[in-house]
Amino acid sequence: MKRALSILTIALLISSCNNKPQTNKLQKPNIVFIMSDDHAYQAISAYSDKLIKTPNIDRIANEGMLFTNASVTNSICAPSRAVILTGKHSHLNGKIDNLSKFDTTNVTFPQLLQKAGYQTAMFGKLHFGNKPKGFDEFKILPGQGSYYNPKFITQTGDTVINGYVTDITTDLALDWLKNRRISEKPFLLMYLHKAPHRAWYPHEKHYKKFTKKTFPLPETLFDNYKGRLAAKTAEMNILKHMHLAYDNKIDKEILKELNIYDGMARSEIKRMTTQQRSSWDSVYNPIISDFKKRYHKMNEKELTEWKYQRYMQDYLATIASVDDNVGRMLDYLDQENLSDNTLIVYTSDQGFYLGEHGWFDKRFMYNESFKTPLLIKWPNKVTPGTTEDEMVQNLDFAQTFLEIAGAHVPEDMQGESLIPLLTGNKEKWNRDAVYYHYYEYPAEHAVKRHYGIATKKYKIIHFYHDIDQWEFYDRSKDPQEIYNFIDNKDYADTIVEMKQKLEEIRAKYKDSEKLDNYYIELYNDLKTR
Ligand code: SGN
Ligand code: CA
Repeated sequence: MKRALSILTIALLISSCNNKPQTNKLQKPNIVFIMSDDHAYQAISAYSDKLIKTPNIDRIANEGMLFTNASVTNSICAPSRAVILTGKHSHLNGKIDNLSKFDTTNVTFPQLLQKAGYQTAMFGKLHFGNKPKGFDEFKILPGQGSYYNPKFITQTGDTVINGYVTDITTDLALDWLKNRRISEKPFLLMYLHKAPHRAWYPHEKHYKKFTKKTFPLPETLFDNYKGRLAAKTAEMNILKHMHLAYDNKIDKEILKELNIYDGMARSEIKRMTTQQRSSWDSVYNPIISDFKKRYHKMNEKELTEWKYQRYMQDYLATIASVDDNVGRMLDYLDQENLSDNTLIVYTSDQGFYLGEHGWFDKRFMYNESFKTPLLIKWPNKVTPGTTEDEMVQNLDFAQTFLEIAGAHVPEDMQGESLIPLLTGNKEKWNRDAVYYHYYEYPAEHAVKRHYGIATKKYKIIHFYHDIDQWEFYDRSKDPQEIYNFIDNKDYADTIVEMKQKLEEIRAKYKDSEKLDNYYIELYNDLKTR
């Protein structure tokens, strides 16, 4: 007893010598949930440094765990966010596409954390069409939001904040942490970047460096979509569907001179201040002049490659800002001695095609958009520098966070807590397949409705609605997913098993053909309204 007391006295003495606020070890862990929009795992150097170095995001994996097999249940923005908040698949939370409004009678994990005594805040992109529930404070972008001088929706009205969106989102989150955090309470901070969403407008400090870079071409840039009808009819091909003005930033007047009628104008230019515009012009005008000189000499292959490089330069430059700002956030948490008792997640609302299959955008159950980056740091719980290849999903966050907070987990949540994986108790984890269902069709990019399951080895997908086509992939032998083996006799038995498993999983998660049809009707209704 005497010894225990003296240790306590020493501890108190040490803490009173240090004037920084100390973490209360008895307090429940804080949760910082960092999510970017459309951030492909291929563009995080903890996964691969072929395209970009992201030292700050990598810090989370170096000090924690890198998940190599994390996926989403429905690869599109607002539905992914609804899955994260409710811990339920799209067909049960009702937010199946970007069109419909989120049903706010859903119970979300932030509401439950708030009830359990957490202070809660959200900054950045939500994309729900309505305000978030369960937050003591929020400042969110309307819809997709803007890169330059963006408007924010706040509890006291709308406001335009001058500057670059990724910096501003961080400023808002840090301002809350510095000035309104209640140190006696654990907190949930949802810090949600708009970047690197289309149309990929970088911060001016990254213009010069990135526009000079040349990136390696993905092996499937010239995919011919053989045996994959839904892939063939999708409208997200870099050559055919990426806009020279809107996406590649060529002035429409110049395109007119070249007899190119490309539809959409550059979206953010009109938002820029005179100073921002002149800094932009100084770097982008020479690119435009060069394109003007070369365009008529380019064949289709050269034009595809030119567009790919332009795409990568801008997309990756927006990520450089995300990385800078994640660094600011991590530094702040370290400086304030908050890191020790904080779980930090870095993820994206889905993956993205960076030229694989000739594409940009997402939506498909093929790897690059199905998989999503996931890095988690939790000092003293997660062994630093570990890699986890179990199949986890965005569906799992709600239950994980509720368990961390010691809060009650509603029976109807459909994920699995990641705690056994995070804390090295893998024997408690027994998931052998994950379910996926994409709905938004007919719509932009023309990706047909489909559902399917993935195991570590195989993937089976059923495209339906105005098509009835099955696809089957051997993930280990064909990681690029270019060979649809659905009619290959060697896999006949495996395909029967996978179809069986798919039916079981649909039943387990309460999805059905009846619901598929219900959502088709609802969607048609919404579109004609
Ligand atoms: C916008 C983009 C699309 C993108 C969707 C959904 N077009 O509509 O390319 O697929 O968002 O993205 S744009 O012309 O407006 O840039 S999501 O991340 O919000 O789901
Ligand atoms: Ca997105």
